[in-house]
Amino acid sequence: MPTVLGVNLSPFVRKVRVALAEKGVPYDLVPIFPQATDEEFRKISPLGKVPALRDGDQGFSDSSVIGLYLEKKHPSPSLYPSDPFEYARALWFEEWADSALVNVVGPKIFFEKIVAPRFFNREPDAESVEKAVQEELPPLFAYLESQLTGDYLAGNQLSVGDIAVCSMLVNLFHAGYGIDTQKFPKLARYVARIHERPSFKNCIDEEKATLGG
Ligand SMILES: N[C@@H](CCC(=O)N[C@@H](CS)C(=O)NCC(=O)O)C(=O)O
Repeated sequence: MPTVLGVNLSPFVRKVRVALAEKGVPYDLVPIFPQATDEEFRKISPLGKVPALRDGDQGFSDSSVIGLYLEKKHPSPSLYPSDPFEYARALWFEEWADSALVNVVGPKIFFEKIVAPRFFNREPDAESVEKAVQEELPPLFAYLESQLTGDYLAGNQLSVGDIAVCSMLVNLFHAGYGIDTQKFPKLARYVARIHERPSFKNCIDEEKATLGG
């Protein structure tokens, strides 16, 4: 059984957990914090980032790399469209979520609202949170709204693009924010639907318990 190393509130750890659940692969989770000095962890995650994956006597890090590994090892159901253009689109949305979206949701909102008070014993920087929520998120949501023409961001079934985008948005919701259903109706419906999948819902319920309800 593979082991995922990383804390459950990380959007990147969640990406991997959701992919494993969608593929029906049982796994263990070891709650390693980012930059932990644990030697075994550092061997497979030299940059100290989570997640890492250990499978038998092998291991490596990076959620995108792990996703591709899992796809080779457990091809069904596929999380990468077979059509070349849709495949590129799925990878693009993964890249976009892991760079543009995380830059706003991660350090500017989730870190300030959840991590700073709980783990660093300081108040959130309310002004910077407000700016991120009011000014930086809406253009990102507008982009997603414009890209949603069907049930999924790429192809006609769940892909790594949906997993990456919707995983990042779990952190936004944990921080107490949502998606304006008047301004972004397609996006709000889409995210609610993806978050209802057992692969996401089981993670979200567990994380809510971690956060104390
Ligand atoms: N590209 C990496 C990013 C992982 C990442 O940045 N994880 C964060 C936790 S959410 C981390 O470990 N940060 C510690 C650091 O950047 O030093 C992936 O997809 O796994």
